[in-house]
Amino acid sequence: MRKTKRASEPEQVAGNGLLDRRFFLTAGAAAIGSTALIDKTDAAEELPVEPWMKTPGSPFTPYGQPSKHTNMVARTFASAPGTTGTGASRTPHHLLDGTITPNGLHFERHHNGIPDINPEAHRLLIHGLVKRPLVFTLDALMRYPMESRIAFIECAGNSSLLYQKDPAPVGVQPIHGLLSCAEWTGVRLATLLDEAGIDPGAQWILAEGADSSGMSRSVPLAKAMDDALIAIYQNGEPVRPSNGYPMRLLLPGYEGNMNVKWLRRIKLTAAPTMTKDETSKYTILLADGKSLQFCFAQEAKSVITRPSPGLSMGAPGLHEITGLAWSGYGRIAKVEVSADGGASWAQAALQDPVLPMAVTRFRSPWRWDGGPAVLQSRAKDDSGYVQPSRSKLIADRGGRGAYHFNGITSWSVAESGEVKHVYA
Ligand SMILES: Nc1nc2c(c(=O)[nH]1)N[C@H]1C(S)=C(S)[C@@H](COP(=O)(O)O)O[C@H]1N2
Ligand SMILES: [Mo]
Repeated sequence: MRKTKRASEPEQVAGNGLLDRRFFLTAGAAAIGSTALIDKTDAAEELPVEPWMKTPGSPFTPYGQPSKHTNMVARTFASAPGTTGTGASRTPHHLLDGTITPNGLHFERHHNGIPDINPEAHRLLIHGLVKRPLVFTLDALMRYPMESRIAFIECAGNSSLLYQKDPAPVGVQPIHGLLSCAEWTGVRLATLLDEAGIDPGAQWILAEGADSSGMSRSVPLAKAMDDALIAIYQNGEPVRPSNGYPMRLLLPGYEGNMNVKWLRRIKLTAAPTMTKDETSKYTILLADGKSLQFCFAQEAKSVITRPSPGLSMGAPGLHEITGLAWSGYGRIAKVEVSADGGASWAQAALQDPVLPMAVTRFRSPWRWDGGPAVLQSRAKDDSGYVQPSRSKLIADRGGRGAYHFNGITSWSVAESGEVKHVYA
């Protein structure tokens, strides 16, 4: 039997309970309280005086730490066998909200651990096809004009678990945790290259790190001149050792690997240098055995961070589905959400600011009826590129690759409220 719609009842815009994205912005949101979300008891007339209201609080500390009650809001990590610092740590996006990743939770990927760099001894050399080679100390660099931009960094290997034949029985952090977003502040590489004087024959740069992995990558000169930044600050404080202290290369939108940390050398070249990190690694092996090389931008992707595996659904009724969307091609133009495994889609609300090459937070109101559901999100960027389904991505590219997986992730919700990673 179909109930008649009350005036305050939000409009369902897609299957299985997805509501109009504007619902939470309207007075209708107050109606949420009338479901089971708010603890309303008659005994709530007076609040008790708690113990912490009766003693002086704790003293100051030089550097603040998160609440001891939020221990779980932490990175998870693994090192390659026989090493201590070769591997990756992952951001717990299912436990975060907003768009900026706190520095202590920014993902890390090191090819040979974190170097202990003395900032006084560190130098940045610019040489190769330039009129005059330059060497910068950190102090010298800090006298140049700086600018800030919010940008995501995503490892090319992020989400590679989705290439597996069967869905890995895990959630957002193990699958998508090699993505973070921060406000980076530093000097435009173009400013330094202009000062060095670019030889007309230069078409590429080589960027090299000061760690013992010899990590180095070739970058088109056009990108270096367009929006590359030598980042010195990360979310307002000096870049963390794990993220490149005292300076790193930021190439907005480009695969994480190219954002060379502990930057020590930029060499201008006529052609790509063909380093180990761009020939033996960071290429995409296709089904026919050929490889795509120099895949720079991270393609548009999105993931629902809440609900997601490991989080409990709570009671049926109104829920907010929220997540992150990003694209290395530009701005997120639209995110759609499905609660019926992709049969129908509702447009999600995009939270301001929606910035190019930064993560965008999306939100979608959902009335969960307590029955089974399969939740998905699909991002479109302002270049017109649409995030593909997992099966389309694998059909187009084959399943032998390990990098640049940007297909759609599916979470199933069971009647019990358990959320699981599935292939839909
Ligand atoms: N010098 C150097 N730069 C590096 C790496 C490295 O091991 N050494 N790792 C790269 C990889 S693979 C990624 S994904 C990003 C990770 O940046 P983050 O650790 O700040 O998140 O840094 C890149 N830059
Ligand atoms: Mo990476």
